[in-house]
Amino acid sequence: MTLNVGLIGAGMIGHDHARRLERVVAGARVSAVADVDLERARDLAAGMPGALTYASGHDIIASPQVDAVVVASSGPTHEPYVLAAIAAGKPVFCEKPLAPGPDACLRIVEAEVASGRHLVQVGFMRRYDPGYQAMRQALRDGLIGAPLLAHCAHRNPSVPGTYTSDMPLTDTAVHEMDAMRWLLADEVVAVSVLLPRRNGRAPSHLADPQVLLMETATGTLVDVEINLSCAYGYDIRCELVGETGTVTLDSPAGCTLRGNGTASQAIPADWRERFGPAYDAELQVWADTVAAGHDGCAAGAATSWDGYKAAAICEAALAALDSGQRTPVVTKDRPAFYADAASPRP
Ligand code: ISE
Repeated sequence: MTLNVGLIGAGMIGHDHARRLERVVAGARVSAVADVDLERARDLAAGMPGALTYASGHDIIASPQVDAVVVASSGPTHEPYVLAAIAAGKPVFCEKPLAPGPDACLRIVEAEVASGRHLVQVGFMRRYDPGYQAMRQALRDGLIGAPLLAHCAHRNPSVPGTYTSDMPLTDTAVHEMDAMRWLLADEVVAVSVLLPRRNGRAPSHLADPQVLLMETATGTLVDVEINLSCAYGYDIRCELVGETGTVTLDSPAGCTLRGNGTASQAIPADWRERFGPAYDAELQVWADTVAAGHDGCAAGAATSWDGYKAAAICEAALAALDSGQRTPVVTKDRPAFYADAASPRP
């Protein structure tokens, strides 16, 4: 049976997911597309055989042509769509962020718990990156002992002028917030944000780079260089330092070129190139999980609860950016509903 997926949002990531669902993911197809810009939805649907076009995401959720929903519209629109999908009993894959703040995410968590079904998967694709998965396995296998520190870098060559100074935290480092909780199987309890000398290449209103420090419940300290104007490429780094060794994320360069007295490796141009295989894998396991009738969140994927946690860390980080102070991350207790869900915690 083919899973009929309704896509809400025909922007950059919506296009990407449509192509993926149609051409890469086995057992799924795009059956409907909606976008605030109807023409844009029509253009995208035109390339998907048999796909309908709808003016509103709510029509997608209600459509009998749609078994499951992918939300790839702008962040502020996520909450109503995800809530409507839960109310309709349809599995929903929601791109990050789950919703713009912890209160909105909590409303989704509460609705999902009340529904009694795991219907929501959040698009934190790094959980499906082979490099991060190998690091996590090394840690779990005890190969580096207990983790003490993690050093991360999240570098983009440039960002558009519309990028504001909260976005390095809420749009960019939000990936490390989720990835490090998942990698370390630990919770972030406090954050600080430091501002080094500004990069003159950054848009003039943007505080860039930024350094985010995250402290976990067991005492691991994670530093994240968020550098959005690095010019040379899309470079994601991570090194875990344990009591007896370290494990480092390799950039998937593919090959090393030697010539003219130098050795060189290609650097991905952007996040779609760097994490393409991880996006493919996360949508494949989502489609498989839904098709197998196991509700709508694959084992190991980010749940609504993980989306809420990331939003709470973002909120604390924004307060830390504003005050210059170390800021505790305050969250509700995890409902028992999520205890055996995708991301087990210690
Ligand atoms: C973008 O939205 C992403 O999710 C990318 O992974 C990140 O590197 C980039 O900074 C964000 O703008």
